[in-house]
Amino acid sequence: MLEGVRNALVKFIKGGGEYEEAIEEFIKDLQKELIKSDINVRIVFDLTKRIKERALNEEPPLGVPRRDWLITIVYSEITNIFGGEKAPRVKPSKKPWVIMLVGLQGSGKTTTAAKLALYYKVEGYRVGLIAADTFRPAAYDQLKQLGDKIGVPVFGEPKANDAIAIAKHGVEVLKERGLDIIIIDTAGRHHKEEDLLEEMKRMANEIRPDEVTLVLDASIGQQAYFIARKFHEATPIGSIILAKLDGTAKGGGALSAVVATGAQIKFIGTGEKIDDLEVFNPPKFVARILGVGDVESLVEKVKRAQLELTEKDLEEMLSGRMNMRLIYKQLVSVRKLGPFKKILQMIPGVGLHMPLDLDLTAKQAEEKTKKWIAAINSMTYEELDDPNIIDKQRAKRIAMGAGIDVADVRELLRQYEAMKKMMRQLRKNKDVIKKLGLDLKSIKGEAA
Ligand SMILES: Nc1nc2c(ncn2[C@@H]2O[C@H](COP(=O)(O)OP(=O)(O)OP(=O)(O)O)[C@@H](O)[C@H]2O)c(=O)[nH]1
Ligand SMILES: [Mg+2]
Repeated sequence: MLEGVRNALVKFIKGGGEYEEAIEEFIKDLQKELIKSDINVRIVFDLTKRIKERALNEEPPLGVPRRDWLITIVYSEITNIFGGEKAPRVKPSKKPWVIMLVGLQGSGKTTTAAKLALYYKVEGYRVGLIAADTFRPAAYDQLKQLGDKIGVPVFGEPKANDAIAIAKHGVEVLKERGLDIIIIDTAGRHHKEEDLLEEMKRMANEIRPDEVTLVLDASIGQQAYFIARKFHEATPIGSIILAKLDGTAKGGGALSAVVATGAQIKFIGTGEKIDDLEVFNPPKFVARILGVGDVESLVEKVKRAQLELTEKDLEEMLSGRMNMRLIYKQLVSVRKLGPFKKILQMIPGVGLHMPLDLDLTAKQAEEKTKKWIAAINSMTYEELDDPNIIDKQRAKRIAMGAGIDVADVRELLRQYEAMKKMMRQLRKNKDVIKKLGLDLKSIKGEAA
């Protein structure tokens, strides 16, 4: 379902014309596509508003074309809906932890129950399974076989037909045995769908599981929204597992399910085998559903460009070979002068010749940075390499081109001179350089 989003992105990237107009058009396309995918209108507008603002106001990192930059914006905003860059938390916050799996017929509940059991067993938990599906023929046998394979106890009463009583009894018995994690497999088929939902609701009320997990077939597409909402209304969904993501399914329906429930996807099923389960990785998944060429490597590229000065750059600066490009890199990548400020702070006595006013508020620094970036953008190659040639006339031209005052250009040039001078001073002090060399690594580690 997010294929439409991909098409809109491709159209935008390949298209020409004014950037601002193209953004407007892209945002309209994006809204259309998302609404078509049954995503809540408010969420669509929130999302597209953020994307638009960022696309119009943020500067792409050096070396990244503006249009490519939009991909990373869309990518990161959608990633946020899936919980952001970080992997979801799958560790139970207490023991025992009772997980109740729900989902439509054939979505993969029983298989997933066993996969989860194995996953947690390997993580060091003592796990038990409960077969609480009284509709599928031989449901108990299916789970029992899987449980035996991985050495996990399976509770069941194959002859009984009250699923709720089985589940309740099972939880008692397995808790009694001192297990850490108890996973309940439930029915997916029933006489009528309402009956199934009613059973889930009553079961959840009786058992009060710590987590109700919706198992979704990744190929389900836009229906996901309605399915997820129905289950969510019956019993609040705490997390989602996306099964069968190994096939051709892109899993775009997951976005609707996440939106419909507010729950996070925790795992994905990637095959029929019992160890085909992975902790959900939002960025990777979004790259998959957007599938714009190689989004992931593009995002990597942008991230690299966002990194501040490289070691080589710093060496170059310290050797006195300062030029505007180095300043530009510094300005663009570390907008608030963060790491640079840190470097300066590490050097005793340097505060006295401080070329940059470190007391600027972040906002002032941001404004100044924007102006200076604009100024550098309107410099010629010659001027970038040797800012000394910038005379009055050139400064005027640069200011006009950048839409700023000549005074701003002059200030930038003064800062440039001061920085160059300071770097020359630093070079004389071997201890400082040594210290910089050491600390450079930690600064980089922090930024990475
Ligand atoms: N390729 C693939 N197949 C899967 C995956 N998860 C489950 N399956 C297959 O999907 C089919 C249905 O899986 P089940 O676990 O029985 O589904 P269920 O939700 O328990 O089904 P009911 O109990 O009938 O509601 C089986 O053939 C599984 O092998 C997966 O991640 N990838
Ligand atoms: Mg089943």
